[in-house]
Amino acid sequence: MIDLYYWPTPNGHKITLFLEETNLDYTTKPVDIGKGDQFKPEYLAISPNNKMPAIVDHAPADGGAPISTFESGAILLYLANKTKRFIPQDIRGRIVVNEWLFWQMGGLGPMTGQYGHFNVYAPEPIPYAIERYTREVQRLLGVLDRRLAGRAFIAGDDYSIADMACYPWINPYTKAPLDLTPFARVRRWQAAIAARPATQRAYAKGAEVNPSAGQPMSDEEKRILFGVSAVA
Ligand SMILES: N[C@@H](CCC(=O)N[C@@H](CS)C(=O)NCC(=O)O)C(=O)O
Repeated sequence: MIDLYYWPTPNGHKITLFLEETNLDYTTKPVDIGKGDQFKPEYLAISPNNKMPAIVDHAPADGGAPISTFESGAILLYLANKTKRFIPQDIRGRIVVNEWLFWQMGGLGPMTGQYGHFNVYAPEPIPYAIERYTREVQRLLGVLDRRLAGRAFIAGDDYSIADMACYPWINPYTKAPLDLTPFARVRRWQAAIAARPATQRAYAKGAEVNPSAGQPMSDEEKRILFGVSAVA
């Protein structure tokens, strides 16, 4: 049994995308980041960066004590290694998945997050920041689009954890949509993943856990999410 500490945001969706593809038994433990659940001491004990997602695997492969993991990329790798699914077992295939997984973790995710912050949440418009992150996200979408030339999925013929990491970050802000018209391969790939029954179950789970996802944030939610600079 796996406990999934989760809130339906792009980083949270990555893990339900994986879990819904497999028959791993899991329980969702909501971490309402707008209410500050991520700062509770019991949560910080498994996720010291005060972010979700995190997991606790109560039946690890070595038969030992439960294993906890934070950081969505580390969680995807853990689950892929545990199940030997959605990651190639040969070193050449594996390195490709690792490259694109880390590309998402270090590039597409953080840059799109900043794009969203300055377009949707910042208290006043800062044109330099808006332009910088818009340009950077468009550049990254161009990189992904070129990668998908002649490939069904990022690593080749097979759907992998690299796709699961990237998919939730393609244009996640309804209030600040990007124009995907120039990225036909990204649109084709996105539609193929959206059509998977597991993807639909993953997003339905998100709507169940937080029926008000996508609604404007209250001032208190913004204070909790954007106002905490350090926790002693
Ligand atoms: N690099 C982390 C980022 C996780 C992350 O940013 N999570 C956000 C929601 S998408 C969060 O928990 N925010 C709470 C906070 O910043 O206090 C990962 O990929 O797991």
